[in-house]
Amino acid sequence: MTAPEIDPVVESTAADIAEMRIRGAATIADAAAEALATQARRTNVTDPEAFRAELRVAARTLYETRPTAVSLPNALRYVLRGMAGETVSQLQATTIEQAEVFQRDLADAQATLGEVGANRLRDGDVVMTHCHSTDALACIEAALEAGKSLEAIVRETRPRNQGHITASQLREWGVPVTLLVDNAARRYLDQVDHVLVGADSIAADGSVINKIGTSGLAVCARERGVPVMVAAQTIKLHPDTMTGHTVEIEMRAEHEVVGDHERTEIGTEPDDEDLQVENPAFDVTPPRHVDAIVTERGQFPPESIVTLMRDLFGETTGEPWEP
Ligand code: RUB
Repeated sequence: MTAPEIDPVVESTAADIAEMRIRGAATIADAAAEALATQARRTNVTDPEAFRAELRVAARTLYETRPTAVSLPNALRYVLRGMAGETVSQLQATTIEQAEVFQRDLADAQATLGEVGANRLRDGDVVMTHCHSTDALACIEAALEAGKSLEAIVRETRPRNQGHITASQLREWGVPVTLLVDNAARRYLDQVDHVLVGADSIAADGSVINKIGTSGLAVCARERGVPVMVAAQTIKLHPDTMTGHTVEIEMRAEHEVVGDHERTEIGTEPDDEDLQVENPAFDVTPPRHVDAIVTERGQFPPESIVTLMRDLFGETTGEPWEP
């Protein structure tokens, strides 16, 4: 058999995810499912085994882009497990159909989750956000649609400033926004009714893995008595953590934090190995600092999320893209 041919759309989607032109756990999952559907639609192979091999390699290419958001492997697994049939055209049809179902369910889950999360928000509340989470924003959107008026304090979220995307969306919806320097959050928490964040992964013990800075914010919020709400579709539940695996925290490039020019200002050369820069993209918030995880299946105290994980995933997690 010749080497599987990967569609350019899969390659470009993988590059966009790795370089964060496509980012945010739900958006990444949606793009990955779409890329697998494109691979299936545009295949040139006539042999069913070759089709399966192509899809597996395409899934692996997408999988290897970023390690922390479990929505990515969960999406790939879901689509590949729907690939069924004896002929290439049957395999194409089932894969494309499965990807479409996945994308539809993803959108529906976010809308349902938004309505659940909105129930926690009261008219006049002030919400503090971190990063840019479409699941968290769905809660705010649903609350606004229910006629509640809200204000937001939006953390910038250095080094990539995804808070600016949140601020822009909230202004579009007419929500008054205060854009806040990350380090100032504790000072403003006494004006806040809820901390509302998303998640890239949720572990079986209820730990929440989200954009770096979330855990510090949650600790401060607990100290100030401000409830911390995590908005996360069930696609963010990390099945491997049920069998003791930990979630890999992505370490990103130094140049996102310190460029060559800044290195020179600090007084070191770009190749000075004795000035190390650490740029973890995510951190882990322990369940004791989280009040509620809001999903499309309802709201859960973090410690009970494992029951939902067992319902959804059982105990097994093989990888369909492994040869
Ligand atoms: C994004 C991030 C978001 C979660 C949830 O990180 O941490 O809070 O992915 O987003 P990055 P959503 O910008 O590094 O991808 O709710 O949209 O899935």
